[in-house]
Amino acid sequence: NPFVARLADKQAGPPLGTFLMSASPLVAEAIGCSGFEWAIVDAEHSPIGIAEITHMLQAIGCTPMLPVVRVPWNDTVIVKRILDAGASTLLFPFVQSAEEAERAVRATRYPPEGQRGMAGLSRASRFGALENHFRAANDNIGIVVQIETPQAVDQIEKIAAVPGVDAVFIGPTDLSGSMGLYGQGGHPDVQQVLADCAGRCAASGTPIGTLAGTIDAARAFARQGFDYVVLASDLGLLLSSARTALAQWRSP
Ligand code: 3PY
Repeated sequence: NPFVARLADKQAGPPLGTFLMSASPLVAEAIGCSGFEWAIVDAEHSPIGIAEITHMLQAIGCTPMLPVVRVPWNDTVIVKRILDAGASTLLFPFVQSAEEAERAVRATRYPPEGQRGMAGLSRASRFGALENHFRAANDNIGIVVQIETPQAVDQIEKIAAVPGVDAVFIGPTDLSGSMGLYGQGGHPDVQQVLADCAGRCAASGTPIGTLAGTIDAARAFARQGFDYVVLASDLGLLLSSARTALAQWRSP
């Protein structure tokens, strides 16, 4: 899996990515041409549905950027459709235990390893042109699981050790919310949990990533040992330039 291989390339340094929330193939293609090495097509917190995922993957496929699709939920039926659309690296939100991580892995594998349904004419199989698709697909899937509650943090080594889990991602927004610190991902208590998770994942050799929000925060996470970092989202980048331009206009 190209994303998993990129995470293993420590010499290249932690790759910086961004969420794509605007449901636009054109924006996805433009971000792919901007130099971001990877991006998350976010079907959890956006209007992105299965048709948009398909079109965004087609657009990203015209660029060097590596796509990860965040599925809306850890559900075999939803996951099957997203895999059929051609996604091969998936981010699963709200994984709370090793059992839930195992369910995620099973949903992405064709039998006998898993429960992925088989279709002859999916985009994933190049509409049947990839003769070896069913045999090769299981080996090419990348799975990232999202840790976003204190209960999941407690279980992080067990979750990361599930065969087929390639990396973990700490969601600081949900984590801070579940700690009762709404909207305070930068709170010292939340940051302490993140640093603790980075140390525990380094000990177990599991790649770990998180959402930074700013370049300074992204650099700080990289120094702490995070293996990959999400800067922001397409909408966030657009809004921050819009707000900066308006602030400059209003205070010459
Ligand atoms: C989080 O920070 O909790 C996320 O899920 C990022 O979107």
